[in-house]
Amino acid sequence: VEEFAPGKWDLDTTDKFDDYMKALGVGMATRMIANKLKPRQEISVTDGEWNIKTSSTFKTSEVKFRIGEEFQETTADGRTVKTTVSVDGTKLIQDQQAEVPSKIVREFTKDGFTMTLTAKDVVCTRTYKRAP
Ligand code: DKA
Repeated sequence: VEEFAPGKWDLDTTDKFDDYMKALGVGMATRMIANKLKPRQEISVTDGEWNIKTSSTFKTSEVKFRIGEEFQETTADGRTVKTTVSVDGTKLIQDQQAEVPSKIVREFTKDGFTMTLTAKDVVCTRTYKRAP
């Protein structure tokens, strides 16, 4: 996955993101803004340290981590969660432990990735394509 993941990626399609945010308890005002955003994710890996920077006109958030090492993450909507990221082939699996746990899987190909975000019984799918 280290081979595919680095680079800049732009949101292409999104499905059930509003339901996902509802499951996490995100308020209506933030959801209305977040639903309209087209974030860019910039991913890099340096000496085993991963960095994923997600930027949009609303907010920019950044996570830095090593595979398999738990860290404290502050999500874009301001929750503090305990996160561990693992790798399975071309998938990056972000496990967030919190009051409402969530799992975020990014499956990469050379042209894009599919992000599957799960919370409670909601499965949201967002696709990103390589930025021009
Ligand atoms: C994405 O990067 C989605 C990230 C999900 C963040 C949780 C909810 C944020 C609400 C502002 O495409």
